[in-house]
Amino acid sequence: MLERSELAENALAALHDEAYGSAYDLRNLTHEGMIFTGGRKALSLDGDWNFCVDLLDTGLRQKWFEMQPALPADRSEPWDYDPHMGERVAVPSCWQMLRDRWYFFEGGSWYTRKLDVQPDADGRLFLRIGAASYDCKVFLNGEYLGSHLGASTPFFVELTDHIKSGDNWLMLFVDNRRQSDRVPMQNTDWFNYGGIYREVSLYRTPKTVIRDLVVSLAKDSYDHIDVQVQIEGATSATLTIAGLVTVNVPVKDGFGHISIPAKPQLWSTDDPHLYDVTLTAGDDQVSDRIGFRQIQRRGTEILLNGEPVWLRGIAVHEDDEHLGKVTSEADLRRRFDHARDLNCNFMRFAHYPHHERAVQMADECGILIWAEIPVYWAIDFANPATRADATNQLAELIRRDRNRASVIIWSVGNENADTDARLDFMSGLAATARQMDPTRLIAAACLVNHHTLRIEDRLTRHLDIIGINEYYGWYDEDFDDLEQIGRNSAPDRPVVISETGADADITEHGPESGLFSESYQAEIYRKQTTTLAKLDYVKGMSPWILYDFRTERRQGIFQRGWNRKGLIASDKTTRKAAFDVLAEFYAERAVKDRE
Ligand code: GCB
Repeated sequence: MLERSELAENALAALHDEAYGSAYDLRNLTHEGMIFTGGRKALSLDGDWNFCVDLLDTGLRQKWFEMQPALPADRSEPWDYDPHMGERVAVPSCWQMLRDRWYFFEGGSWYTRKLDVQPDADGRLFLRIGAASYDCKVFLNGEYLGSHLGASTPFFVELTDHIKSGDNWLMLFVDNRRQSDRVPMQNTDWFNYGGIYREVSLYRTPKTVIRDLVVSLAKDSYDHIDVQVQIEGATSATLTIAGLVTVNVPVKDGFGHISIPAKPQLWSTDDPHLYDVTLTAGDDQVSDRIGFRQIQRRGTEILLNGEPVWLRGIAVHEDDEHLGKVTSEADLRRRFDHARDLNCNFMRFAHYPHHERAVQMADECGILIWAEIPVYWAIDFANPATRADATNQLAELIRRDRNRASVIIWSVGNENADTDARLDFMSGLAATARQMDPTRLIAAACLVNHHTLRIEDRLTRHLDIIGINEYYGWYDEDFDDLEQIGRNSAPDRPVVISETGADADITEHGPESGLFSESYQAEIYRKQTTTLAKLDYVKGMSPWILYDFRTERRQGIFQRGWNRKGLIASDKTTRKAAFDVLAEFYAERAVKDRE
């Protein structure tokens, strides 16, 4: 019983104290601690880490993070775990994909590794964790530095004043437990992967640190570029947009904001032109590749660079049969190749922020993106802590991706019941998004009223685009109702069908006809596209979904742990018949839109 040890202080208290976690629930690692990393040299911490799943939170109770490295023979106490040796796993990874016995594990786990760094009086040191699902507590050399909530956004910890000479040990407690106050809460239709599943890096900076750089066309303008910077330790900076302009940016109290007269070549889906942008402040420098475009709403139109655009989209999860949520360059490349084969100009990255490389690649390929946070189904809308968590996830997403021309929509939620608490929570998120980024459109996937057969949702007043998820032909049988909804509704802003679709199981267990068959799915796509094409205010769609994805929720004989609404099976290769139906519809649509 290690609770006898000095580290755990009082044996009985350590065993019986159920508030053991409260000291480690600071939630202090937020968007405010972010630094701009574009163009910075990362010291990668990817690779093997010591690892242990910890179902009972024994590590927090016994304070495993305070253990000093020692050989087993030199230890005087029978520790229940040794963070400095033992089983190792690769980072990034999802633990479910590593061992069968961890497949359904939901709880805390410990990741430990030595850092190859020494104190540096002239510079600063930041740790960046690309994503850890869901609660990540950071310990360095036994010291608790803080925690972060949210499974899909990056966070930073400044290590400068905590690094010592000699060995430095970093320990992360990563906890993917589903809880009612989280975002999302317990019930979702995707798999609850756990672990550190995006890259972990260290960044060295000089004393001066560029924390943020935001560059875009000024709102509604084609001849002015807005630049915002946040810099610690400098009163001015130099910004260069290669081939266009070099200007000085004055910085006062850490912030600078200028508007530059300049007429850049526009970024578009046909010609996704990107400029090399560099910002220098003192000894610090960052860079980015940035496209310039306008996205606006006029009545029920969506305008890209002043021209109406119809969003030929497809939704996609971040999920892989073998890797779970781990993203690779090749996987993303294939994703965009598939979108191109479908004749898409748009993708919905559901239901949470995807890897930042995905939106960079969208910038390069000229695909428009709907980005969203996991305010999904029921959320504890009345809980201020939940709201703070959701707001922070949104702010981290916006800070990470607001230089991406491809991202045209911030979506603040998906299919949430229209209660007063939800309206307050989500209109607040919409206001935060607008305040942080007035240049993009705000959306949410809303619900139709199935009794009145109308688009009816009080949140729509706070949005630029009304997303509608409808499953006529699947959850809702009668296609006439869809036509009726079309006739009954007269939205004053664009509607995008953010989801529609049907399952098709094309494994050897799948049926020949009827529900879950390939032919049935294709027929739904035929009917949906024919019906929706008649509705003038529908300005795009992102059917559900590009690939079959893993989900605990689906246990039917044709599902067996998978949502099979993919146009492509879980191997990300085998196309179903509906793929061609949609590709054909989009090809015709593209020709029509060019006329
Ligand atoms: C929805 C949800 C999505 C589900 C999908 C389905 O409305 O937004 O997350 O996966 O339906 O397949 O039922």
